Amino acid sequence: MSISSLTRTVAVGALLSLTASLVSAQDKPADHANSPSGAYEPSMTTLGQIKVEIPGRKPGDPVMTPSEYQTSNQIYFERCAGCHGVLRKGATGKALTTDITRPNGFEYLRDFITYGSPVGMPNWGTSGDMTDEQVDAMARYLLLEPAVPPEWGMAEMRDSWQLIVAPADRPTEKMNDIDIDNLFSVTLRDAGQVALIDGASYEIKAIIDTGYAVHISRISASGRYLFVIGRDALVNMIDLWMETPATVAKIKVGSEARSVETSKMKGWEDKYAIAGSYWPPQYVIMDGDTLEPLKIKSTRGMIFDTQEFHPEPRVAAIVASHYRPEFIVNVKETGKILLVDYSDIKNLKVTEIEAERFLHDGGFDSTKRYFLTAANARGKIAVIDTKKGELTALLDSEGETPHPGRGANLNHPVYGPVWATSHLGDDTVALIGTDPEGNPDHAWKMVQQLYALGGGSLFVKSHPTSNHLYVDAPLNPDAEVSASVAVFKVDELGQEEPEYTVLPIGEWAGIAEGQPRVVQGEFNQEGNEIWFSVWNGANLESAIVVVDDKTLEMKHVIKDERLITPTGKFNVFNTRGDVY
Ligand code: DHE
Repeated sequence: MSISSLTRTVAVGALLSLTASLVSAQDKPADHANSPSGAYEPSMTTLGQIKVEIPGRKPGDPVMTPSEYQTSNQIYFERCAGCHGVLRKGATGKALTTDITRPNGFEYLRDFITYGSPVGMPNWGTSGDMTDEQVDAMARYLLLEPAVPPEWGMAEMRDSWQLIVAPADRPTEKMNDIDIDNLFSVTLRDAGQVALIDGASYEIKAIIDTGYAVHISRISASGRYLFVIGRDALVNMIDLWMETPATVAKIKVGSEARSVETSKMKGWEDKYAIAGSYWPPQYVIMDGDTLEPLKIKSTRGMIFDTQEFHPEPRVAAIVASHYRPEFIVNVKETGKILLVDYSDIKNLKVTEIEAERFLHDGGFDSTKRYFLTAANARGKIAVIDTKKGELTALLDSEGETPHPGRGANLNHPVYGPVWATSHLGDDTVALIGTDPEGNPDHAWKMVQQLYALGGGSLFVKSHPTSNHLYVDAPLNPDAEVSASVAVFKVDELGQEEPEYTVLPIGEWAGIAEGQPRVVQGEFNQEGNEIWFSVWNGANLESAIVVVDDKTLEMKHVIKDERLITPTGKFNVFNTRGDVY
């Protein structure tokens, strides 16, 4: 189906429904459920499970039973801490420390939680998300000192570390007939597992238990070891050479985490792994063969511009440099990008680059020299030259809340090499020039803005051999849009208003029940197929739809009762080589 009146109708309809939700957000309290950006705020679900004591009672403190306090604390970490911070010192939302909450008082807090505010606070009470009793308890909870979740230092890490198969006991050659380079590690989000799926036969080769609500997979430079991190900060190291790939080591690096990576510089392949956490705010460098924790670094410190102390700057995306023995670490709330030199971790050197607050995800340009990353709540893209170790540019993506995943690299017919990001808050896709030598006039500028299906996009994808740019929209409030993908032809991007094709991936999956969202395209090794997750409720059928990149037709649907809530997919070859 190429662009047609139908496509336009879908796109305009989506835009209208999104616009409606954005306009209404200005008039009435925002609702997390219908605003894509709101729906995507971090949820500290693991921290919510930790048992905390009521802080010592002071005169005038409101009365709370231990069970009310525990429930309120869980609600706070799951629903509020993403914006207001674990320690309530504020992040994208306002600070809620007692010097602010107490002068405002119980009634004010209760009404604020009930009705929300036009600037983004959801109406938890009137939306029915919290009962009157819960709102009442939350207002009292906020009048008490914040609960401080425990730290997670070397002692806790070492206690949690399990070397299940020591390097000496592992195979010395590949013991299976799996084509590892074309294997996909698929996140089974709500099952706390990954599925290893063969890229040619679509057969599930293994299902491996991992951390809770597992987030991403990364591959060691050699391609032998797969690293997976759960939201509960559990890292699994999986040996793909074993007869049936299995976990050979695991470690818990904190209480809440999202990122893991391995050393990729020539001469340092498979030597180290790194994981970053949301709580405690820190990263840890581990032995690449065993996950033994070697060096923990806190990210607490000054915000890059105000030079004010921030007690809990979360570690977001981490990538490994191909130009220097360095990990590139995004520190969200302080707006710093760290270049962590792993060549001598006893005398660790960290280059601290001032970028922008609320750094989230990002990826390399096609030469892998430049790292482009979104400061999403500020609408900016920071560009790091990983060869020189400095900030090259900071530009506006001119859309609401850029969310690139790792982005997509295209060879634009007019502007040469460009990198793309879509946006959570609107239908725009920004194309940014990445070729300072061949196309200096266009480098680090937004050279073109495309209009895709609507807001709620999370990921874009392309491949060096593909003529297509795929844009998903899983968080779009319109069910049809959230189950579709827009595809632009790269060689037509020079046209005044490039058209796109809509792929009804959700419909192709043929799922009868639920309202599955289609998320994150990932190419196979050859670059002739792209896989999309059809992400349904945990008790409902989900699927992976494989699309032929040349014809844009459905090639195969992977269904299996073990495929519970598939989301991210990571092809071994593409992930280890940063091909996207
Ligand atoms: Fe993600 C990447 C954080 C919600 C699927 N996600 C990332 C990265 C971060 C992050 C920091 C970059 C890691 C890196 O490159 O090292 N994600 C967060 C959140 O804080 C957030 C907003 C809320 C939360 O509570 O976790 C969040 N993410 C989601 C989802 O709801 C998604 C859609 C489904 C899921 O599995 O949970 C989701 N995130 C992904 C995926 C990637 C990712 C698939 C990797 C994309 C890639 O191609 O690299």
